[in-house]
Amino acid sequence: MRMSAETVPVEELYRQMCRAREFEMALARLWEKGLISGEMHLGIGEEAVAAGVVAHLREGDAICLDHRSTPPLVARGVDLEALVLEMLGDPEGLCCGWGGHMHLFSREHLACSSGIVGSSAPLGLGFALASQYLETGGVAVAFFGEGAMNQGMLLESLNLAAAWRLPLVLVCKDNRWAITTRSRTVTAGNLARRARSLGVPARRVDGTRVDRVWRAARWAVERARRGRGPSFLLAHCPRREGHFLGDPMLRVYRDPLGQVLEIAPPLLRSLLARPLSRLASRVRCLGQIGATLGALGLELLLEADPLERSGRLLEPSMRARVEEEARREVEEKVMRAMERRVSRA
Ligand SMILES: Cc1ncc(C[n+]2csc(CCOP(=O)(O)OP(=O)(O)O)c2C)c(N)n1
Ligand SMILES: [Mg+2]
Repeated sequence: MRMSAETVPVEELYRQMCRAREFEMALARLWEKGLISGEMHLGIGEEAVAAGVVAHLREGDAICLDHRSTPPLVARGVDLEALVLEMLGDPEGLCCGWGGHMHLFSREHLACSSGIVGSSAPLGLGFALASQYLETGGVAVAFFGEGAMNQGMLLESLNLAAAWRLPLVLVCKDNRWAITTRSRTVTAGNLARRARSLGVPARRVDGTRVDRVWRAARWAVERARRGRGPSFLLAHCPRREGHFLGDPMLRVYRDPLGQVLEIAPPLLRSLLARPLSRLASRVRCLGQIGATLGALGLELLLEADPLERSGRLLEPSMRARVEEEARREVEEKVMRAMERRVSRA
C-alpha cells in the first residue's frame, strides 16, 4: 500500500536516504583510491533509520552518533563539502581535518560522533540534561549499535534518563553484528525489555522501512518534547558493507577464489602445527569460523536493502527523479570539495 503524502513525508525521507547512500558511495570510492586514510565505517543499510528519526528534529535539538555517523549527519543538513574535506583530513573540513570520519562535531547542528562504542548515550544524556535545565524545549537523540547495549555507560545513561525524565531518544540500530561477533552469542535477554526494565518505554521497528521508522520516531520525539521522558527505539537494519570497507569476511563472498587462496594456507598451518591447544579444539575453532561465515553469507543473501524497501513507497517516476537529484547533488559537492583541496595545494 502507498502512504499518502500527508501522513508520512515519503518523498523527503527517501531523498535523505538517497543523499546518504550516494554520499557514502562517493566516500567509498575516495577510500579505495587511498585518499581517506585508516578504517572507514559506512552506514550503508542504516539510511531509513537515520532519515526517519532525524526528520523530526528542529533547531536546538542534538544528535549524538557512533562510528557510522554519515547518514544522520547528511540528513541533519551538515554541509557535504565540509564533510568530504574532513574525511580527507583537510584543514577546511568540518573539524579542521582532525576528526576523520569518527570524531566529529558541528556546533551549528549540535551534532557529535565518537568511535567509543556506547558513548553516544552519555553524550545524549548531557545534551538532554542541558535542555531540561535551561528549559530550551530541545530533545537529544543518541544513535548506537546493538553491540553498544552491553556497555555499562549506555545502561547507566538509560537509568539516569528515566530517573530524571530527560528528553532523550535512544535509537539502537540492530544489525546483529559487532565486528566479527554475532551479537546474540554475547547478549542476554531482549533489548527492548532491557530498556523497559529501566523504566524506558521501547518500540521495535523495521529499520528498512522509512515510513515505519518515521512513525515510531514521531512517538518517541513527541514524548520527549512533552516532558514525558526518554524512550528507546530498536530498529532492525542490515550491515551491507561489513564492519568496515575492505572487511575480510565480506571479501570471502565478493572475491571467493582470491580469499580462499589467501586464507586457506594460514588456517591449514594453524590446524596442523603443534601449538599448545588440542587438535579437537582447533577443529572446533575452524568450525566456528565456518559457521560465522555461513551466517554472514545467509544474511547477505536474505537481507533487504532499505533503499529498495522504502523506494517502493514512491511512484516509479518520482523515485527515479529523487534518485537522480541526489546523485547529481552529491557528485557536484564532492567534485567541488576536491577542487577546493587541489586549488590550495
Ligand atoms: C569502548 C569500545 N570498545 C570496543 C571498541 C571496538 N569496536 C569498534 S566498533 C565495535 C562493534 C560495535 O558494534 P555495534 O555497536 O553493534 O555497531 P556496528 O558496528 O554493528 O554498527 C567495536 C567492538 C570501541 N571502538 N570502543
Ligand atoms: Mg551491530
